[in-house]
Amino acid sequence: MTAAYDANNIFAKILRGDLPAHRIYEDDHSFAFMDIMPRGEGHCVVIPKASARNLLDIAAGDLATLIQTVQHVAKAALKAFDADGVTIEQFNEPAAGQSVYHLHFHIIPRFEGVALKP
Ligand code: DGP
Repeated sequence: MTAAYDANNIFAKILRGDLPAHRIYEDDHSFAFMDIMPRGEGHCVVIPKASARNLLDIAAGDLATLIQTVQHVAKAALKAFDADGVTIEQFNEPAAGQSVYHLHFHIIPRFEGVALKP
């Protein structure tokens, strides 16, 4: 059982426009922006507009829609940064490394021979 969704999380504030972000994509159901602590060039995050704490907390239909945005943004990032590959990461709960409690997928363009920052 995960904790309840907290609407005061940083990404919810970005969604509401209460905090600034470098926006790169938006549709009726999802939103994407650059990560403020990039682990590599072009590191961005995709989030649902639905209030979901993490992957364990989102309705199947909303997740199905969101993953299409993840694929779209991953392809766009690969092209925009002329990358060799793309890493997609997603963490659930503190024990797994989640630090912002609104579901997000990290999209990180990858380049041959270049390691991610820790
Ligand atoms: P995670 O560990 O998966 O919960 O990753 C949270 C990410 O959120 C981390 O890579 C840094 C990013 N982040 C934290 N605060 C902000 C913020 O205010 N703006 C943006 N754009 N990203 C943030």
